[in-house]
Amino acid sequence: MEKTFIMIKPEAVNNKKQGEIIDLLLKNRFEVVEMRQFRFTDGEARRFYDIHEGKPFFEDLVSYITSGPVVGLHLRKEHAVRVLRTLVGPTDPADAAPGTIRYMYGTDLQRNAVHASDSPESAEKELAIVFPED
Ligand code: 3AN
Repeated sequence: MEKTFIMIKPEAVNNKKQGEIIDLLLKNRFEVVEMRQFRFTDGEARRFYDIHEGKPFFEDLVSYITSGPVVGLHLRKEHAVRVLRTLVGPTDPADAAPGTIRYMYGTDLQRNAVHASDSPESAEKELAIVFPED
């Protein structure tokens, strides 16, 4: 079984969509190992998104992701990283296929409802930031 990480972003939590999104994950047979609602500190957000440091959207991304509570879930499933990325859809909700989380709940490139780890290595790094006690 592979592990991965998903995070429901501030606008989806604000719009009370976290229940529907978690329900979809369960219906798609992801096992929830751990779940936490929290708000990123500025430092945690910068560490979480450090691969985007220096890009033109980096400061906006940090201020957006620290703007309100997020819900982080440690998930487990066979081929969890790939299967979750398929369920989530592409970064821009405008490109997302019907049935994907970003098609249903995303608004635009920044407010795209969720973050999902893009590799097992990213999942390890992101899980260590969000669940540091493990
Ligand atoms: P994904 O979340 O699909 O892996 P990444 O890792 O390329 O996408 O981007 C991380 C986050 O940065 C995205 N979820 C989005 O919120 C934001 N982002 C990426 N590209 C842009 C962009 N060109 N303009 C604004 N925000 C962006």
